[in-house]
Amino acid sequence: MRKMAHKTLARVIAAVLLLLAAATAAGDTAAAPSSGGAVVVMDAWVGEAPPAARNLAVYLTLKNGPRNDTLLSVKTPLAAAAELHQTRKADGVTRMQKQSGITLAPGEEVQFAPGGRHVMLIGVKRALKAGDRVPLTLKFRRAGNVDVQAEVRPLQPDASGGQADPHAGHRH
Ligand SMILES: [Cu+2]
Repeated sequence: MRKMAHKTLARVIAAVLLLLAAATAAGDTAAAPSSGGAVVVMDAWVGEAPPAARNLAVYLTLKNGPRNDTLLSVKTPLAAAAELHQTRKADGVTRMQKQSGITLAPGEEVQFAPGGRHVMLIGVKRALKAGDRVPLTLKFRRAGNVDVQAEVRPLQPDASGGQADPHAGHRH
């Protein structure tokens, strides 16, 4: 009788240990910081500006993975600083707001586009012309650093009023 109880207890303990091991393994996988794979950065480009321009806007699309994440900052060796900006139009006046971070819901896609969000390169160190590439490092809270090359493209005046440069009048 006593022996039986021990056997049963041993089996229960074994089962519990197995469950714990499985749970730990699953937890580890989910918690492991993904080295950039969790957020995909697509279609990064920089709007071409006159050679004297020192502030340039970068546009791109972020596609988040299955977990919440936050874009914390952007860096490039080609500019003194890079800020996250949001363009807002109020009472006919276009203004830029600096943002401290951009939160991404699971699976969320966020577009940076002319007239909206952009990464502002401040103090660009040399003239950039169409076809040049700007190396960027995007830092995410969970995904870590994601490197991307943004291509310099001519800003096309759009049909909605010919505002070729959304940063006209933008001061830093
Ligand atoms: Cu801006």
